[in-house]
Amino acid sequence: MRRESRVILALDEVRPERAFMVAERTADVVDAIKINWPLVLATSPETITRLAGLAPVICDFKVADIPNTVSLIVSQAMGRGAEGVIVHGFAGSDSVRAAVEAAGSGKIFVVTEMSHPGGAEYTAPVAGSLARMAVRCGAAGIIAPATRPERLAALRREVGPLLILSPGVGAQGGSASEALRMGADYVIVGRGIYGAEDPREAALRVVREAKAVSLP
Ligand code: NUP
Repeated sequence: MRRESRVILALDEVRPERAFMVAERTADVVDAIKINWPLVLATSPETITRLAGLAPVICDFKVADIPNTVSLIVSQAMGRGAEGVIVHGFAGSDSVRAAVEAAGSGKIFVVTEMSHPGGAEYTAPVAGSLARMAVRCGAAGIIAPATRPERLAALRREVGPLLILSPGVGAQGGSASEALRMGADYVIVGRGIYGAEDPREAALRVVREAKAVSLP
């Protein structure tokens, strides 16, 4: 995955034509495109392959299942050209290990503390433990909240050099520069980019903000 802009587009636009327009207009600006169930269900899994022709694709399927099913889902996503898959950690280390094995040279990212208010209820208390488990299982990185930058900094201390991808910027109230300063490698931005009148200009604005933050 590139590490130039440090911005990942969350392409949750469900109008297929607009989604592909946004992808085409921003693919050279962002480091990756994250695809989630809304767009896959609105189009087809073939969308993974189509988008992979434009930019590295991360499948945010938040997989949480028994190891065998996790392995099947991750293999399908990789086979369609994904560069990485996001899985939940709460299903346990055997499930996360199965994801890492199925990904081969691809990347597995483990959700720790979720960015929405409800994320503080159940995921926050176990986020540190999930992060340490992600390290032990050989994950490429974790997902940590831009909406709670001090928690992001604490999770950075748990994972050392693993990648941190941080959603919650813009529509959920988090700040891209703050998240990057507190330890995120990448910020994930959805509505703030695909919901804008000019998605390319919106993406460039976030990229300019990210570039103004000096790398650690
Ligand atoms: O904790 C998480 N919070 C979150 O928003 C984990 C995620 N994977 N996401 C995803 O990031 C969410 O499903 C959406 O695809 C994206 C954020 O989009 P937006 O709030 O910037 O529109």
